[in-house]
Amino acid sequence: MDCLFCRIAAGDIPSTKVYEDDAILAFRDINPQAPTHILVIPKAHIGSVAELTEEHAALVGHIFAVIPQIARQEGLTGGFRVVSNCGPDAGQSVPHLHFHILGGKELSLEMA
Ligand code: DGP
Repeated sequence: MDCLFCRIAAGDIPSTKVYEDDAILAFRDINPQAPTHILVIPKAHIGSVAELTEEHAALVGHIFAVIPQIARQEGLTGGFRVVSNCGPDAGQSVPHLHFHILGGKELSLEMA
C-alpha cells in the first residue's frame, strides 16, 4: 500500500525523529501548528482511531506511555495537547493513525 506514514516509518521518506522503537515512531510535523508539533505513529498500518479494536490495546497503551516521555524530553512543562483527527469531518489528511502532540505556547481552546 502506498501510504506516506508507512514510508516514513520504513525510513524511505526522511523525517526528523524524536523517538523510535520497534512498534512506534515520533517525528516533527512538516507544517507545525505550535512551537512543538510532533506526530506519533504506529509503524504498522492502521487507518485511524476508527479502526482501533481491543486487539490494539497494548499498542495504544504503549503510545500513551511514550507521549509523556516525549513531552518531558521536549520540555513541555507548561502542558501540551494530544489530538487525533479521524476521518474527513475532522480534517484527517493522512490516512495512517497518528497522534499530534502540540505545545510550547498557550493553545487556543477552540475545538471546532
Ligand atoms: P492530519 O491532518 O491530522 O491528518 O495530520 C497530518 C499531519 O501530517 C499534518 O499536520 C502535516 C503532517 N505531514 C504531512 N506530510 C508530512 C511529511 O511528509 N512529513 C512530516 N514530517 N509531516 C507531514
